[in-house]
Amino acid sequence: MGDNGYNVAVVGATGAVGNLMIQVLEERAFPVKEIKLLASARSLGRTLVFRGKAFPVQELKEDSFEGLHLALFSAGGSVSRKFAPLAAARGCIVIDNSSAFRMEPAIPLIVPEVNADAVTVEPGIIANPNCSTIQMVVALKPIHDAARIKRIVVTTFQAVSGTGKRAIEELRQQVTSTVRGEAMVREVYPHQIAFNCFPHIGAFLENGFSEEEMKMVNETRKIFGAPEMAVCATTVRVPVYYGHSESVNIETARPISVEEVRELLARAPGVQVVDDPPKGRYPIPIEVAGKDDTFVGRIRKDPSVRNGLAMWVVADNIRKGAATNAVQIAELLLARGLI
Ligand code: 25A
Ligand code: L14
Repeated sequence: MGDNGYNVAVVGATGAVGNLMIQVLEERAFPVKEIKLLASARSLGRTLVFRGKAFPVQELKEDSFEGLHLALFSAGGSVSRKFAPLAAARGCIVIDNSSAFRMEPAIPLIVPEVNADAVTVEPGIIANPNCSTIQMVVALKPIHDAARIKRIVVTTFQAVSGTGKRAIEELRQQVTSTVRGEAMVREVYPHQIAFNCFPHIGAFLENGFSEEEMKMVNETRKIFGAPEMAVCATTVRVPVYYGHSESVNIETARPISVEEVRELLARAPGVQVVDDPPKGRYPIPIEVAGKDDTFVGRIRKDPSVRNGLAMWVVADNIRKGAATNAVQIAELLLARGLI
């Protein structure tokens, strides 16, 4: 590295996730020597603040990666497909938050608490998993290690911030227009999202599942290195700004008690157990937003199958689900001497 850190770029810096990546790099005191903030030409003229200093947003171009050590990408799959290989070819390691490379066998798909040992900089690109996948595998990892998970059935309740800035603005606009009796704008989502919910995230595939649902199936298997694990997902958009919630049912090969699960999770890195339902204590997105951990509650036996468990998992989708996990991957590279 340079004398006092690394030259780091954020691609998609003006987006919901990109902006938070800048903030998380600062919060976690990642050793940044120089920061470069990249977005489309639409954002030229804007500045963003890092460590109290304003930096101009620059237009992403083919030669943007000269002299950089590391780039965090969150500008959508098409931007990643075009620019991440260019960065990697110039020796700039890419941590990519899009879905572009996640299922490529040679590209590591990393959640540091779960599969840190799968990390490699050989291909030059490391993929950050889907937000719904990340929080689920963080919560399930200790249980999988102790009792081997055979099957997962999950239903998600996903915040609009996962779709980006324009979706956050759309929910806000629809809520205010309802209150004021004004016309409602609908541009980002297939239905009104204010005061509504719909089981439609990404496009629908031939098998009847949505893209988001199949991401949860395929990415979970890759991260656990368990191609035979049975996973069935239903992903639902709800009118929440920040924080995805998940109802998760699992079946394990070996029996494990609710008490054991609670103890394992209480000791697990990146997990907090909030589980006292009679007192109204279980994780909720409003309380989890702005935090980096994954929160688990409502842990109970699922009596409908042998060795069944049910639980409720909540995390901030743009922190642990995106920006924080990406910066943790960068920290992992540092800790292993890989950059
Ligand atoms: O699903 P995926 O592919 O895995 O990706 C998930 C994440 O990527 C973003 C989105 O985040 C989401 O959280 N994303 C997904 N699909 C995208 C798409 N087709 C996409 N982004 C762009 N196009 P987000 O919307 O919060 O942030 C996007 C960031 O990416 C920058 N960006 C977009 N295209 C770029 C690019 N950077 C470089 N080259 C490109 N070709 C984007 O910067 C933002 O930082 P920006 O300058 O384009 O946006 C600044 C402002 O413009 C608004 N805006 C966004 N899209 C449009 C738009 N305005 C008009 N038309 C648009 N199509 C934003 O609200 C922002 O304020
Ligand atoms: O694959 O719209 O990382 O909430 C995560 C957020 C896909 C879109 C991904 C959303 C994206 C999703």
